[in-house]
Amino acid sequence: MKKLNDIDLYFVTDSCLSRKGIISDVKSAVEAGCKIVQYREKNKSTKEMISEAVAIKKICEGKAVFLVNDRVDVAIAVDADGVHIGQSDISFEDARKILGDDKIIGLTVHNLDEAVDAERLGASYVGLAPIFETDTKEDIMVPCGVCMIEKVRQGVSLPIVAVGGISKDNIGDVIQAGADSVVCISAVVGSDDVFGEICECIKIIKENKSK
Ligand code: TZP
Ligand code: MG
Repeated sequence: MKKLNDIDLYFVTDSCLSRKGIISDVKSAVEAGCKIVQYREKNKSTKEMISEAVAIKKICEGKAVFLVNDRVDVAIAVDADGVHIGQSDISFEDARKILGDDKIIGLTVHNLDEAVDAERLGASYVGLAPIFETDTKEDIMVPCGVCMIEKVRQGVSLPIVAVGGISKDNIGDVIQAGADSVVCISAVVGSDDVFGEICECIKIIKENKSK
């Protein structure tokens, strides 16, 4: 199993919010120093997804871990490093059965109980969400706030990736509360300067980790 050390900013694609297209965004993310990239696409055909996933994998090769959101089939087709799944997606056990022991499987959790469960199941990391209000995802749960990061930090030793409503304004609080990494979708992808925005976010994360 690959270890997810030093993951800082976790980049997630969003073709709806992207200004220059997701391939350009992934290039910017990897150039800016992102060590992990998740391909998240809800509206395209499987064929289109596989073709985009191939392109993203090439950009990430040797530089960043490459995960696919939800779609274990797409991850296998392109031999991605793993998948990220939510509580209503394929079960962790089934994903592990299909992908084998070497692939990364990240799991979205909303509270401490789900995080403890994720650790027991053998998840590679937890994506704790949503921390704050966000419009980026539909059917989202009530924000859990930074205090939930502290709670989960005390209860599990898995890497914690904080997700939902995170921007340069609150990254510091999120890292101080115990998150190892953050996802900022709209704050980064919705910017005209994805590269610059990511560089700034990574700088803030590193500063707060060393406090
Ligand atoms: N999962 C939980 S919240 C979320 C996802 C994919 C969206 C996060 O987007 P943003 O724009 O960083 O709030
Ligand atoms: Mg999902």
